[in-house]
Amino acid sequence: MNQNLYALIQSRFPADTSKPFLILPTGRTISYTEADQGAARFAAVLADAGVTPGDRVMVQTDKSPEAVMLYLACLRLGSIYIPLNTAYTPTEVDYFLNDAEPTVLVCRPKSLVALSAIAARAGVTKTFVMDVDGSGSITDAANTATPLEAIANCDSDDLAAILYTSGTTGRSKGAMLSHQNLSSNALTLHEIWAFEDGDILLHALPIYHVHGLFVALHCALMNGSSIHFLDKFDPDTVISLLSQSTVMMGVPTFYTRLLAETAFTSEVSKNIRLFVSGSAPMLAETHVQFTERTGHKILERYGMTEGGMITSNPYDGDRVPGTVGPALPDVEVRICAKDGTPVAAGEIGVLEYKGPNLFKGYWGMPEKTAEEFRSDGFFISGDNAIMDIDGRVSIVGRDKDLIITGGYNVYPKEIEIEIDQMDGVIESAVIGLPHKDFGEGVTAVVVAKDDGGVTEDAIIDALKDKLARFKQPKKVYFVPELPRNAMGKVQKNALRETYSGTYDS
Ligand code: MCA
Ligand code: AMP
Repeated sequence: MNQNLYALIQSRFPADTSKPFLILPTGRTISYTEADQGAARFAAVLADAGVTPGDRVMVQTDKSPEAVMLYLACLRLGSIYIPLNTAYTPTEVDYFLNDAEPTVLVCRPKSLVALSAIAARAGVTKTFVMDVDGSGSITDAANTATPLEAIANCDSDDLAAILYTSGTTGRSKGAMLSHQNLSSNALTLHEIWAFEDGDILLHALPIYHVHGLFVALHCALMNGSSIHFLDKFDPDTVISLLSQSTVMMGVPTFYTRLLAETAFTSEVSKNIRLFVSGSAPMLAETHVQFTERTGHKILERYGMTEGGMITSNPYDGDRVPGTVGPALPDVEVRICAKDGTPVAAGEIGVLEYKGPNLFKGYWGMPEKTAEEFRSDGFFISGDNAIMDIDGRVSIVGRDKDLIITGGYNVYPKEIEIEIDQMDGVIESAVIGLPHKDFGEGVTAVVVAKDDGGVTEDAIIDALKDKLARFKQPKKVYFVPELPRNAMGKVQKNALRETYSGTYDS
C-alpha cells in the first residue's frame, strides 16, 4: 500500500469535495477539489523544475492557500518539504540552503534579491516567488500547468519533510520526518481529540512549524473539515470567528492575548468543542482564568519537532492544569536519569520517548543523531519531567539550555556566539525571563570591555541582519563579570533570579 501521506489525506476528503477546505476572512474559499487540483498543478511545476522524489523543496513564504497547496504538492510528488520561519534573515537562510541543498527554493518577492544569489551558490536549480496573497511566479506557472494527478509511491520511512530546529551548539539541525511519522500522529490526534462531522478548525498558527503545519492542518484534513484560515493571530479576527468554529489550537500567548480582550466571553466561545494549547508551558493561572471566563478547559498537550505530539491531556477525563497528560496511545514515554535509567514515579528526570511519531534523525548529522538516542531507540527529549503513578506527565523544566518565546524556540548559544563576536564585548550570557505576553523574553547579559562603548541599542542593531527578530534580546544588561560556579560554568539560574522582574510591567 502506498504510504504517501497525501494518499491518506486524499482518502479522508469529504464525500462532496466541493466543500470548503480553507475559508479566508476576506471571503475567499478554497474547496477540497480546488486544493487537490492546486496540489496537482504545483506538483507539475516542481516536477518541471527538476524535482524528483527525495529532492528537497525549501519554502519561505507567507501563509496563504497556495502555500498549503505547495506543501501538499511536495507530499504528492514524494519530495521533501522544508518550511522556514518567515522571520529568518537571509544570513540564516544561507545556512539552511547549504545544509539541505534543495533543488527548488520558493521565497517571498521581497527576499528574492537577497536570496537568489545565495540560492544559486547553494546549487538551487530554480527559485520561484510567492507573495502574501499566494500570487507569484510559481502560482502563475501552476495556473497554466497540466495537473500531475499521480501520487508518488512511498514507503513509510521515506521522508516527507525536514523541519529545522535550533541546537544547543548554536547550529540548527534538520529533523527528518517520514510519511509514517506524520500520518501516525495525524490519525492518533484525530482519534483522541474526538474529531467529528461538522468540526470547523480556527487556524491562526504559522504553517512553518509542527503545531500549525502538522498538528492543526492534518487533524482537519483527517476529518475532511473546513478551516477558518487566518494569515496570523489577531485577537479581533479570532474572536469574530469563534462562533463559527468548533476547534482552536494555539500557543499559550494566543490564550493570554484572548483573555486580555473584554470581547472574549463564554458567549462568543460557546460553539467551540475543543481548545488545545501547546508548544510552551501554559501557566496554571491561565488555565484557571480561561475556565472562569469561558467555562472551557483548555486541553494541553506536549510535543516537539522531532516527534510531533507525544503526550496529551485526555479529551474525556480530567485535564489537569500544569500537566500534559499521558503518552499518546502509540507512543512510549519514560522518565530517566542522565544515564538512561528510569526513575520512580513522581521523581524528576529527563523525558525519553519512542513510537511511530519519532523522527528519522538529523539531516546530515549521524553523530549528533546518535548522541540523542538510547541504544533501545528511545529519544532523549531534553525536557525535565515527572510522571505520576497513572502515567500522567508534568514538564517541570528543561535540561537543554533553551528559551521558548511565544511558542518559538531560541537557543541562547546562537545569540551568544553573535554577541561575543562584537567589538567591545568580552562575553555574554543569554537567558529567558518570565514575560507576560511571550512566556519568556530573550534577554542578554553582557560583559563589555571597559571603554568599548557598546550600548544596548548597538547590540540589538548589530543583530538585526543576522538573527530573526524573535531571537533578538528584548533587553540587554551590562555586568562587570558573569557569575560562575566552581567548574567555571556560567550560573544562568543566578542571572534569571537577579533579573526576574524585567518584564513585569
Ligand atoms: C513576534 N515577536 C516575537 C515573537 N513573535 N518576539 C518574541 N517571541 C515571539 N514569538 C516580535 C515581533 O517581531 C515584534 O518585534 C514584536 O515581537 C511584537 O510583535 P507582535 O506583533 O506582537 O507579534 P505577533 O506577530 O502578534 O506574533 C506573536 C505570536 C507569534 C502570535 C505569538 O509569535 C506566533 O504566532 N507564535 C506561534 C509560534 C508557533 O507556532 N510555535 C509552534 C512551534 P518588533 O515590533 O520589535 O519588530 S512547534 C512546537 O513548538 C512543538 C512541536 C509543539 O509542541 O507544538
Ligand atoms: P520545538 O523544538 O519547537 O518543537 O519545541 C519543542 C519544545 O517545546 C519541547 O521540547 C518542550 O520544551 C516545549 N513544549 C512543547 N509543548 C509544551 C508544553 N505543553 N509544556 C511545556 N513545554 C512544552
